[in-house]
Amino acid sequence: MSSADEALSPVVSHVDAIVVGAGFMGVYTLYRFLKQGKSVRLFEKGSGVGGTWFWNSYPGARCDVESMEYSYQFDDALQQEWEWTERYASQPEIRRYIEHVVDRFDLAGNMQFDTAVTSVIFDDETGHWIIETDNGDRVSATYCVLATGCLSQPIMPNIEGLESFSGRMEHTGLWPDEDIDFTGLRVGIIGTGSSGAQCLPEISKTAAQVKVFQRTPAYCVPSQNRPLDPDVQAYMKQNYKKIRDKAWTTRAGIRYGLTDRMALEMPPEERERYFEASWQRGGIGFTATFFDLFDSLEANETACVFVRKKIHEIVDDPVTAEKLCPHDVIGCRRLVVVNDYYESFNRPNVELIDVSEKPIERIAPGGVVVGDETHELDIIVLATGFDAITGALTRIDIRGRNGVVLKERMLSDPKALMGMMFSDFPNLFTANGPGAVAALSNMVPMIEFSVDWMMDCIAYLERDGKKTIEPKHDAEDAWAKHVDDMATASLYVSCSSYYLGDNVPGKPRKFLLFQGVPEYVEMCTALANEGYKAFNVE
Ligand code: FAD
Ligand code: N01
Repeated sequence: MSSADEALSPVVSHVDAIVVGAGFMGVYTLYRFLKQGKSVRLFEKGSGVGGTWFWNSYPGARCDVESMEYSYQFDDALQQEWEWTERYASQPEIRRYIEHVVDRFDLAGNMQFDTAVTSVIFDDETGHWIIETDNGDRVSATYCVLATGCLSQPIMPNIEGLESFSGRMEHTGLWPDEDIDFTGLRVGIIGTGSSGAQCLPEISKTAAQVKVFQRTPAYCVPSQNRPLDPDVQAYMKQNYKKIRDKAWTTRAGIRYGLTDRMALEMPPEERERYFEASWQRGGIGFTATFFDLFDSLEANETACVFVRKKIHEIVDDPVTAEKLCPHDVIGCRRLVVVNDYYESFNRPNVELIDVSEKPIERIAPGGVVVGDETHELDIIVLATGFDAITGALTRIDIRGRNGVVLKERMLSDPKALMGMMFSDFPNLFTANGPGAVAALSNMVPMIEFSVDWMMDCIAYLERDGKKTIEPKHDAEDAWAKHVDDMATASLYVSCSSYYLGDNVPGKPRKFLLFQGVPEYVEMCTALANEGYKAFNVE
């Protein structure tokens, strides 16, 4: 057997590391392990790399953090050579970028696609993980990295009769790898979060009719997406280190975030000018216009009022405009960043169906039933979101020391030290688990930070001739308490959101995200620098 055949063999007896998932995290983890000369296999249930950017190929999908920042920074040559074409890259371009990284660093030989990991079981005798897949692989590994994503488990809406629909139905997070031609079709979009809002402007360009079923309006700000000016790109590349360094100092890890201006300390006209400037600049930095927007309900309301005014200015029909106006706290759910969302409601073929008071009753063979009316449709787009943060972890049978079941813990008291490691689960790593900054940040840099932390941790372990490392229970509890305390003192708990698990029946209501990139980085770094005292090391 050639070494290439051996690498592709579906059954491996023992490797240093198994990586599950081939998104931004899995790809970088694989790169780091290989660089350290480790034997490693990566399993991915999809049939290609990209993770989020493989699965979410719906029309209009693109990032909401500028591409020059929503990209790897571990290799300067890679940063310098890759040319982004738009300020916010589209899904196909991001997928091509990740494929380029895989080719450039020769990673494909260690990846196995169309393979879902079904169980990850710790063997108390050998101190190794036994990983099984739906393809019949059974592999033993010293380390296991769950790069399974925090927004990777799509959820179907809890609506009766879903399977009875006679037309076509697609979830944005499981979009088929094909161009769907909407020309002349009657389309229903259920859900008005980021996915639904990105779909609408694209689909409504060709569809005969689009009905948008809205239960809760979202705050949308324009991205002001445009082709990336080559001079801007060149400038950013020349100053990449400075720009990246600045981003590490901001709350969300995005360079537009530093301000000490207070909304409530400013005369209304001046405040308005700042909001207008942020709106015109576009993007997620809108909620960073003033420092106090996340600290005070009164300050937050000034931003809400501004967006509601914009909605009324943009949308011609005042009744539709009013229905599109959110009345909760801005930023409490992820801000939606998209061009032409509100403008789409001025198209004659787009209609808003408000299902906030009268919910969707059921799906019938012909369409969506609300009250007495059946909205006849050819295709239904489910933009209904994800079982976030813990969803992918609970779909795998993961058992640690003495058979402790991770799923039970995630469904009762979800926690992980740094959002990365679980007590009783030695040498098992993830990123963006409960207690990480995850969706409150620019996630690619955070993924790199977490993977670098893991690699340092493994190097420490091996340098000392030790075999296993896992967080102590009290350290994990203290981390979870800190996350909880921050949440309780924040505005995030004031609305319902997937951050709190509200969108998944039976999920415990708990805000699982750490707030603030700089403090997160500092605390994780301290845990290592103080000699891993918060961990049991054997
Ligand atoms: P993912 O990209 O989710 O990859 C996880 C992979 O693990 C998937 O390919 C999945 O198939 C695989 N997997 C899961 N379970 C198993 C299993 N049991 N066996 C085998 N394989 C498995 N974040 C931002 O910061 N900025 C953005 O602009 C942004 N845009 C987004 C747009 C969309 C549409 C979505 C859904 C999310 C967006 N996010 C954004 C969040 C995004 O998920 C992260 O930025 C990032 O891509 C996550 O990378 P990851 O590798 O951790 O996980
Ligand atoms: O999912 P969501 P998403 N009847 O959970 C509605 C990232 N992302 O896929 O709010 C009617 O936000 C639900 O209504 P409600 C980003 O982090 C980024 O859009 O529960 N409606 C809601 O409107 C984002 O935050 C981008 O009342 C029903 C919607 O479905 C995260 O992924 C693009 C319903 C779900 O919204 C998730 O975004 C895409 C029902 N029965 C995703 N059930 C970028 O722009 C659910 N809904 C970068």
